[in-house]
Amino acid sequence: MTSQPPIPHLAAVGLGANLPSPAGSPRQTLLAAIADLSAAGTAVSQSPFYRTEPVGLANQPPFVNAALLLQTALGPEPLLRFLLDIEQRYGRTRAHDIPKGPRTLDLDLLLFDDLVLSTPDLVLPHPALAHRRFVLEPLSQIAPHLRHPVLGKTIAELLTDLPDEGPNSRISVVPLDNLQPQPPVRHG
Ligand code: PH2
Ligand code: MG
Ligand code: MG
Repeated sequence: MTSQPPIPHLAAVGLGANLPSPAGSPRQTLLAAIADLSAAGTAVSQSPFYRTEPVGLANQPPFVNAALLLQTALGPEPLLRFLLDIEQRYGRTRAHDIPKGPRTLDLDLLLFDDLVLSTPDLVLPHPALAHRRFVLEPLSQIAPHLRHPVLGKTIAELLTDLPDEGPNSRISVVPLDNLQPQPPVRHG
């Protein structure tokens, strides 16, 4: 028997940061984390960076968010451990995290092939994926046709389906390379 090369998986990873880290600004942290991710596979596409209004807890700095698609031979749990390891490298201290509060780096495993999984450590697809504009907007730029294996809808459809009201909907999500003064986005 000859051993077969591992079949690569396709993982969608969400990135976010709103505090300075040992790598520098949130933007520099995301760049460093993306470089580190290449040790886990091949980044096949990377979204623009967005400046996004904080969701869940108001009194914190705006976030920088992005998404990338990673082709990887790692399974979901090893990939998750890899992500958590990178978070720690850039100053993340989970024990002290305020839920939905500020962080130096957040790497979320959003999708892993069409895997549906729920363990104490990992839920796939990411439970908040379908509800967060700051995740769907970047991901739709690189993977609009990727399908949510539980809801049966594409990323583009999930983005269109976001309700007009609610904390995740009308938040300002501005591409970072286009940071001209913007008209207010929040309605109501
Ligand atoms: N992450 C949070 C809480 N709120 N808001 C935005 N805009 N972007 C985030 O990545 C984010 C958030 C906790 O992980
Ligand atoms: Mg996270
Ligand atoms: Mg998160």
